[in-house]
Amino acid sequence: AAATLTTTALLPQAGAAGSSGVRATARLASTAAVASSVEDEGADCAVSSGQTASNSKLPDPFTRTDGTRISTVSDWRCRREEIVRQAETSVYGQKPARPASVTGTVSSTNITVNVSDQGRSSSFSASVSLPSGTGPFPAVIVYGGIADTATIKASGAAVINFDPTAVGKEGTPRTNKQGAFYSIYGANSSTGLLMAWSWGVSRIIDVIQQSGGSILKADATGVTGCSRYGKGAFVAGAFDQRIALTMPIESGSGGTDVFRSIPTESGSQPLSSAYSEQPWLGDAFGSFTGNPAGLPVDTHEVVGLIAPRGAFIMENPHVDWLGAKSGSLAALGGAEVYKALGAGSNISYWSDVQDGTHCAVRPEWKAPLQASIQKFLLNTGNAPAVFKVAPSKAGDLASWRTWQTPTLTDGGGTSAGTSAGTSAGTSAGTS
Ligand code: MCU
Repeated sequence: AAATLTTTALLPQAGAAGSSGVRATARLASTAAVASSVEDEGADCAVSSGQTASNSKLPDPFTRTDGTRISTVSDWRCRREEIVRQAETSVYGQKPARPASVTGTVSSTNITVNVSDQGRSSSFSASVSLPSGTGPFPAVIVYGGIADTATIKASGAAVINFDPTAVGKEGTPRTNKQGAFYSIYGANSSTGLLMAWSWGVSRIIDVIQQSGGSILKADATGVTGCSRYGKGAFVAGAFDQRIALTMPIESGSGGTDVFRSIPTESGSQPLSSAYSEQPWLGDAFGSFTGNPAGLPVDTHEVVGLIAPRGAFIMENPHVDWLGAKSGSLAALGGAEVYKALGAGSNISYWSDVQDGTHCAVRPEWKAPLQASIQKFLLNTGNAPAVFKVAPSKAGDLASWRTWQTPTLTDGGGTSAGTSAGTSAGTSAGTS
């Protein structure tokens, strides 16, 4: 039964609606295997992106677009999918389903990716740097190569240096987007760069999954990056449930920052600026830059899309432009989803840092970064479970919400340890 549980927990089948809540509980009960083997477990859910009334406060992550509230952990799978579709439709643009053909190679120095879909094809590659020791290794995809890569490797994970601009180029008008994503889906695709980049990350993971796992492990991938690449890492982790650890750094406006809160945070990058500086966000976001209350979602729910998988959100309170107060609000609101799923310790947040240099390698983040990699990618030790908010940039969640976090009846709240026996039995029996 133990072996069956492990297999079930690591490799849930896509779209098995009835048992997914049980699987989710089983995964939480296992030490680290909270990631999925599929990109989007709720892809089969019959949900729409829904139209919601204007709301100046944070939308309730637990209330469906039809107005009903979820009551069980199993309900989260399709409620999560509603948030996915709302976020695609209003904020980031569509992420196409897995392309018809993805092929490529993994070596100890390089990953190549070839994609064909809708009669068009494109390719890109990423370099690999292995840690010392014997593989196969987990890997952290580092956007633009900018992060504390020394600590990542010292913690036992490989670094995949991903150049997102090969997949979605900066500096183009919205009507002429370029890069491996747009070669397939069209230069006037309404999907923004952040989602195009996340598609690139997903295709890298496809290739790792198909590689047989002798160099890099397919079920232990993390993602990180700083600034615009932090925005990218955030979106990648939210929209691919195979990513076990999501670590955005100083991602700012258009990244983790709550959209509704940006206009109230002095000095932060205005939504209109984040929308126009580069085509990072999807074209549809253009109608919300002056009216974030009209958005059906906000970034606390995008954080919630990552739950119950590992998250470590890092922010810099010294640069007002980064809107760290609005970022803390997203982490606090998103942590409520983690709590409801019984995984409160899987999200960490840290903005209380000394050095104000944007994208600096910071001593404060070293230990929690190492612990996050070990827990979520190597399955050893404990999650850092820290929430260190800089006092100067502390958002007040209570004043931003009208909802309370539900106690979900089939394993939420306190499930992680207590229901393991039951769910192991059920899970093994039903799969
Ligand atoms: C925080 O990310 C961005 C920011 O949104 C931009 O306004 C600024 O120009 O660049 C930042 C960045 O990516 O810095 C590397």
